[in-house]
Amino acid sequence: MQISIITIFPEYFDSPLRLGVTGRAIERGLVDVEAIDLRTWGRGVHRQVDDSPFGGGPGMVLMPEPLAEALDTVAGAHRVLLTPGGAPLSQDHLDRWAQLHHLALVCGRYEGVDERIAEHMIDEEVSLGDYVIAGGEAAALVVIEGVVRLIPDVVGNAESIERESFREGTIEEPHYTRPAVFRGWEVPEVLRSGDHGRIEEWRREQREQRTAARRPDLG
Ligand code: JCQ
Repeated sequence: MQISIITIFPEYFDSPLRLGVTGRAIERGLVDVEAIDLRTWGRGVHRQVDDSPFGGGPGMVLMPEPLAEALDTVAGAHRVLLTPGGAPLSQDHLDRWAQLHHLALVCGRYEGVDERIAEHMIDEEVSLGDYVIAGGEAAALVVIEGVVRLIPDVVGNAESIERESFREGTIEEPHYTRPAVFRGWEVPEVLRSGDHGRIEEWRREQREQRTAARRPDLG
């Protein structure tokens, strides 16, 4: 799989992509990730990529020409814009994108991108949630981690990916490891009972209670 990131901060991605699951997947040749510098197509000596909005108002807008020329270099890719105005990112998006040959992530910033680019050269717009951050770069990293771990052979246990939280429509039960008593705080007795019927029943109850309390929207 190929992942291309269109950004004014290509260096932003250097360390995160070297580490962990993503770093290993790149080393093993299971995915290739390239950061494309939008300023390559910027205007003038400052390689400007933004301009003031038609109609007036505060802030700046990403100009169409540099974005269009950057997107021309990723022909055939599925093109995703990271923006607070997009649809909420979900596991379903990540599942779909992990099947692609080429995913292109466009990091929005300022007040937005020129709408003609969004309309004619972007396939999907997604958001991490209802808050604004300075640029789409952090959101692109979230997408990359979420997608790369779903590429076949990147993560060992395929069953744990199939069974994970959100596919089941609930959040996870609490987990514990040794010691059985830590600073006087005990691991629930049932988990030490060895009774796998009772353990599974307890875990199911915990998932349901937690989902109702924390994520009533999932119910
Ligand atoms: C992404 N959730 C929040 C800020 C405009 C047009 O694109 C823009 C992108 C950003 C940065 O991304 C976010 C974001 N998901 O703020 C303004």
